[in-house]
Parts: sequence; C-alpha cells; structure tokens
Amino acid sequence: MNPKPRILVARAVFPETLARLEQHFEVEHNQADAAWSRQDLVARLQGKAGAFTTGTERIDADVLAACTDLKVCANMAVGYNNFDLPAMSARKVLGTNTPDVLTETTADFGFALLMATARRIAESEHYLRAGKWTKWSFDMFAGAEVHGSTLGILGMGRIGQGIARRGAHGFGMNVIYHNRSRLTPELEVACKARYVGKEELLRTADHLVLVLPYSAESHHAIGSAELAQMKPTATLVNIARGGIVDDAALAQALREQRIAAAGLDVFEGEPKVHPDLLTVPNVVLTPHIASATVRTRRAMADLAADNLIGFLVHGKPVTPLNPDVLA
Ligand code: 8YV
Repeated sequence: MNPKPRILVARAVFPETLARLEQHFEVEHNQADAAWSRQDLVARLQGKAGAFTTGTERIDADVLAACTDLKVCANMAVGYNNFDLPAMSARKVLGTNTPDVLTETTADFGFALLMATARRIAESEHYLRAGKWTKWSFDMFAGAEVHGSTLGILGMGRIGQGIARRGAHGFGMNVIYHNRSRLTPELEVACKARYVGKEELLRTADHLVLVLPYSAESHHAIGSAELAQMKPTATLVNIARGGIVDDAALAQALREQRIAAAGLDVFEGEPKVHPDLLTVPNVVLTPHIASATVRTRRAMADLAADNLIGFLVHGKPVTPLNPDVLA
C-alpha cells in the first residue's frame, strides 16, 4: 500500500476537520496556533504534498522554490491574495479557495457593519458603558438614515450582490454599483442595482460598501482623492481586504469629519491597526470576522479539506483557482 501523502495544516482548525484529514493524510498541524515565521512555514512544508492555509500564509515564488514537493495549497478563505497564482501555475502547484459557502454570512455582516456605522452603535455603546449617559437629548447619536438611502457597492461579485439584495429588498435602498465588468441584465434586476462609473458611485452613495478583491490595481482604491469626492454625510464600510483603503488617509478624513463614519473589518497590515483609527470615535472596528459564524467557518474548513482530499486522493479538486495545473 502506498504511504499516505503528507500535508501541513498551517493554522488551528476544527478537531473534526483534522480528524477527517488524518484519515487520508499524514498530517502535521498547528493546533496550538503558534505564530510561524515564513522560515518556519517553509521548514514545515518540506516533504509535504499539500497545505491547508488561511489568508495569513503567503505562498509566493520564494516559498514555492523552497518547497518542491508541494502540489496543492487549499485556502480556507474565498480571497486568495496570499497566493501568487501565476507563480503557483508556473510550478504546477494548485491553489483552491472556499467560494459560495460564505457569501450570505459575509453579506449579513457587511450589512450589520453598515447599520452599526450609520446608526453609531459602537460609539454610543462606549458612551453608555463609560457612564456618560445622564439624560436623553434630541440629537444624541443622531446618525445617517439607512432605509431609502443610496447604497453604493464597489465590487459586485457574489458578496456584493448579497449586500445589494439586502439593501434593495430589505431596506428599500436605491442601489448603485461599480465593478470591473457589468452584471447581466437578469442579475441587475435581481439585485435592483444600477451600474455607474466609480466617480458617480463615490459622489452619490450615502453608504459605500467595499467588496472587491485585493490586487495591485485595487491597492488604495479609496485614498484621500476618493474620500474627498464622497458626501460629508456618507459612511464607508470595508469588508474586502486591508490595503484597498488607505487607512491613514481614512483616519484623517474621519477626524476632520470629511465623511461621517466608517466601519472596518479589514486593515492594512492586520492584525496591526493604524493607531490613528484607534483614536477617532466615528469608526466601528472589528477583527476580520465577516465570515465568522460557526456554521460558515465549518463549511469553509470542510470545503478546504474537500479540496485537499479531492485533489491529492481522487485527482479532482472542488474549487480550483488555477485549473491550468490540472491539464
Ligand atoms: C477569512 C476572508 O476568515 O474568505 C475570506 O477571504 O477574508 C475570511 O472569510 C480569512 O481570510 C481567513 O482565511
């Protein structure tokens, strides 16, 4: 009998996921969730055919050159900007991600962050906890209207469409979007969303939600010039990736109230957060939890495991990112 292929599970996962992987593979894991350096990762990948990764592990040309046994990296994330996909294809290493299983959960969170930001929920809770609430007053934490307002979405993939549907059908919002490519007329009708240029999106949205993938092109897609085009009453929500927003420019715009408020789940250089964001009151900050429900995180872990088993055992991954490798 052939020995089981060896894999590395780079971060802590559900014990059930690990147990399932152990039925098929010889598994080295990181259930202690120790912070591995890049060198640690490379050392542990020696002799491994597969890796179960998260958005934290960067798989680039240098790592691939040093890990010549590697055949597949299964990301427990829909985003895969931690993979250098062309370099992976060049080395015939397959990358996989976890689309679909997190779409609705992440859209729920995007909407929750929009609501919390517009209605100043975090800021008012801090005020209450600090014992500052001594009387009701007419303008106390008066925020921005959500229902009937204009929802702008930058990046109209599956999650963007989920947010559009919530806004249009649940809150009677006027939905506009900008994306690299326009949706089909059927999808535009289903999302009740109207395609606009980026400038119109920035100028007219009351609430702007970012749901686009991170790439060299989307780096600082929202910087001081873009923030300057937004309404002073507008809010900005980023559930996409750190680096899409210039966090320093955003903190300054928030401090100077050039936009009303922001809700951020992702940060440049996370888990570090720009210190200026920690001191402005009109921002809701959450630690990259948009997909974090128990059921969805299980589904993501299951799909990443399915991809490893599918590819290394049966030669058929479920959600390949660079299927050219399979040819
Ligand atoms: C993950 C995410 O929690 O799926 C993604 O792209 O950003 C989150 O759902 C995170 O990337 C951990 O892998």
